[in-house]
Amino acid sequence: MFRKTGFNLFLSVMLMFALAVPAMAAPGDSGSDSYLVLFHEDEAGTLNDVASTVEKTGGDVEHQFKHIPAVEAELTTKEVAKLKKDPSVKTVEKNHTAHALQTVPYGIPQVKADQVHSTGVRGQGVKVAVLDTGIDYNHEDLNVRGGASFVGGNYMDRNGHGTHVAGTIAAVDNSIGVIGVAPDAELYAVKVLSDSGSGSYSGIAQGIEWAIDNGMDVINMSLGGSSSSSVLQSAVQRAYNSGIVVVAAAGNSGAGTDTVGYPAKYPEAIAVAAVDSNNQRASFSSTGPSVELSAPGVNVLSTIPRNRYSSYSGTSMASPHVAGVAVLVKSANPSLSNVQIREAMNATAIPLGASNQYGNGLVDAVAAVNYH
Ligand SMILES: [Ca+2]
Ligand SMILES: [Ca+2]
Repeated sequence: MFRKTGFNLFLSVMLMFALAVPAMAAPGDSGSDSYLVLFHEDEAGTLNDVASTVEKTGGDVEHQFKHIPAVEAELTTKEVAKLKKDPSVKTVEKNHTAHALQTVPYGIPQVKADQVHSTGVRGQGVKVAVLDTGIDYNHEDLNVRGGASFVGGNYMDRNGHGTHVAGTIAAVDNSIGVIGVAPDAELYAVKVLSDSGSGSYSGIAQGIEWAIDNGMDVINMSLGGSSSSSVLQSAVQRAYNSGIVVVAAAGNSGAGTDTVGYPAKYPEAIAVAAVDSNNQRASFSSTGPSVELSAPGVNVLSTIPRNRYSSYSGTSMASPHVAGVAVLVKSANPSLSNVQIREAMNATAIPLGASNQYGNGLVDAVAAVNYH
């Protein structure tokens, strides 16, 4: 018994000593920190009394609030202790730092991606290639795993288009910027459009071959031309037959009998039309029998180069919403084929109107993930 008590006592003394060491060093420490001092309303007197109370302890008042009995002050630990003993003082707290919050672009809840994220499905383990103007791989809100350029140089984006598209697919879920449809997707930059935003069909076909060779699960092509090409079509077919989900912007040519561009028009590519935040077709969105799905494409907020953010409009912004949902479906069900992923999105889309304008309707991430 005695030995046990003695041991406990010894331990307590040791702990007190250990805790006391930093406190003993404190008087020699003249460093001060920024604090917020709040006084009791009824004991505060005039606001000037509040400031002078703090100054009398030796603290430096940096700011006096107008409507609350509080000051911001530079205080040493000694001055903090003194103020805490003052009966007129309610609280003394560190002047903490706040950060800008992450904005959730309207398209994320519109396609119900946020509801899928809350189940833990965030695109992990799925590779997505953005065939575009490259991606700013130094962007604070993007995690680019790799890529290639078929227009010379590296795959850095000096245009903005590709970085914007990439952010809609996979902007990181953190405390800054925006969030993508599939924030944990493995993002690859395949530069097939130059810094001015254009590129040859040969370059696009080479980018598709790169995606096949590098085991991509999903390709997004927010690009198009009005001419067909047997080489471009062969490349899209080969990607599809290799198990890749191919998603493409329908085009920004507006209404007509068939204004959908290539490669979206090919049967193997999913042509995506643009709607606004009210699910109304964007007036610029191409129409025709090959329109397959709709997604947000008006004033879409996303990443642009040099750690900036901006809102763009176009079917280029709609396509990456569908690519992102395809990533979520694959991530939740890794054994599904590209044909099954496409079927899941088409069978569960929310009908919005005429199929030549909206295709099967608005892509629904929750329903598509749960379809198979
Ligand atoms: Ca973010
Ligand atoms: Ca098509």
